[in-house]
Amino acid sequence: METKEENVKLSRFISKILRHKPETIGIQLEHIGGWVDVNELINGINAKGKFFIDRPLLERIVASDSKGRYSFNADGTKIRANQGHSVDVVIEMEHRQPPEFLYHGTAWRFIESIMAKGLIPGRRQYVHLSPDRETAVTVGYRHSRPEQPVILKVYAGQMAADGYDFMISDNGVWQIAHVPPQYLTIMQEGE
Ligand code: HQG
Repeated sequence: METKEENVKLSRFISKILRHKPETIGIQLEHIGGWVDVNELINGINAKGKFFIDRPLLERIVASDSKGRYSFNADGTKIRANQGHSVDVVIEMEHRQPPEFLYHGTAWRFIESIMAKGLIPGRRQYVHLSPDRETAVTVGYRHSRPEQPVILKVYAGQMAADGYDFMISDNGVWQIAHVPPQYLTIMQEGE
């Protein structure tokens, strides 16, 4: 029987392959689009011996992913992660006017550095921003646990007016190369 926990582990492994380390199963991502052949992915995962996967299971993982992390191409022969890559691939994203405010959840231990250098992408290609405070709390909690995250309000509308380029991935995550500190404020509780 397939369990939810097993599928979460498998999904994490797929994320690792499609965003960070395709070499784990001896494959490469296409430079444009970050695509991989679905059969190569399935065969590569099975050859590793840690998980068993077939096409129906892969389709269930893609369809049920809470953040829409993966997409098939139009004819279903290829798959990719929609965002979050650290490897050098070009993911086509829509350039779009952002809302007035976006949000970023993080841990207190990063704040001194963030307020000095701004938000920088770290090992990913872009800084990820959340459309609402609630989402930012979930993202930030990954780093701050068991403490509460810090939520930064990003003056996205002002940034766009100043010429900064905002993109949104196919699964609705806002991305930007850098957020200088003057466009950030720490949100107070109840704000
Ligand atoms: C921090 C998940 C020090 C930044 C989530 C963050 C998201 C700095 C960490 C997605 C800094 C990077 C991305 C600076 C930024 N000094 N620290 N100047 N600038 N940071 O995990 O945004 O499950 O790479 O605050 O839902 O937390 O992977 O980025 O704490 O959408 O699909 O450096 O990951 O999605 O951490 O999360 P991450 P993130 P998935």
